[in-house]
Amino acid sequence: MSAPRTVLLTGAAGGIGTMMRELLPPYGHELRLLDVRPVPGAPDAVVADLADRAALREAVRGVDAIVHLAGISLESTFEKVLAANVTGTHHLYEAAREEGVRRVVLASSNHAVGFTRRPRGGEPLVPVGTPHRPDTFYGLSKCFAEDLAQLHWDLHGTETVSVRIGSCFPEPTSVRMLSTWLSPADCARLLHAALTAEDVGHTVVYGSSANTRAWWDLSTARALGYVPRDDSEPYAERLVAAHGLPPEGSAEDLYVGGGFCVDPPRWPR
Ligand code: NAI
Ligand code: 15L
Repeated sequence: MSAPRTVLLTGAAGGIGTMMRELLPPYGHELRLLDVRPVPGAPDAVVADLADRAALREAVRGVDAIVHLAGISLESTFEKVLAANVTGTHHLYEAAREEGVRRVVLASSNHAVGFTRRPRGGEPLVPVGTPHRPDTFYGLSKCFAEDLAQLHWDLHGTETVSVRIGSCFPEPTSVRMLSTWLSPADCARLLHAALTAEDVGHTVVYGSSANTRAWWDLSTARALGYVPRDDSEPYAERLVAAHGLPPEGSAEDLYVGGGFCVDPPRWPR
């Protein structure tokens, strides 16, 4: 599959969406934007809730692919997570099926496997085949989304790359992020690879940069053509000096989901 392609970007007003609005078009992708909130600087963006099936169907009509970022991105009540991330993602896949959109790039999360032990020196990196071990209702909704993607591939032939994103922010801001960081530029590289690789079926990948302290096996991402260029290591000395290493035996020390395993940040709305 080659660029340029028309791509629906859901969650366009959010943190990653805002960065990708700048970083994806240079790869040749023409973006259509959707969010439940107005998208600053984009009067043409579709303002719609994932609950609105008719609006979703109209929004996906004619696009070549969807990058699905919209939803609750932290922990919340089961009911809110269910509505936005479970039912909302179902609605989006139904719209894609009805309108014949063949490729989805799905924002999954490391919190789908948050209770997985993090590898220590010399231990193998965590593979994508590790069992789901969600650390929150939020992580659980990402497990569902990955399985929904598998169902849509097996049943309807809709292809998906599920990206278990680590921490995608302009720079790492914690010791944990030295392992989990996905730089915005590498995020764009990965999304481009996921949009254009041939015959992905349903492929699960981790989304992180080429971090010296990486926990995740990036081989399935690399197989799509993703070549990460960034590494969090230049931030290490400053972050370790500022925060110290996590106490031995703490969730931050033990699990890839870190603090989400004990005291997850809450969705504010
Ligand atoms: P964000 O919270 O900044 O953006 C999410 C966007 O989705 C918001 O603009 C929000 O208005 C929109 N949204 C929420 N509910 C909606 C609904 N019912 N209908 C339509 N739009 C709705 O999140 P961020 O950081 O940009 O993350 C994007 C995606 O990537 C999310 O799915 C998140 O779970 C996932 N992710 C992000 C990571 C990160 O490091 N930023 C790490 C792992 C996964
Ligand atoms: C996520 O899934 C969240 O959406 C994001 O805000 C970060 O907290 C990230 O995980 C992380 O693990 O750092």
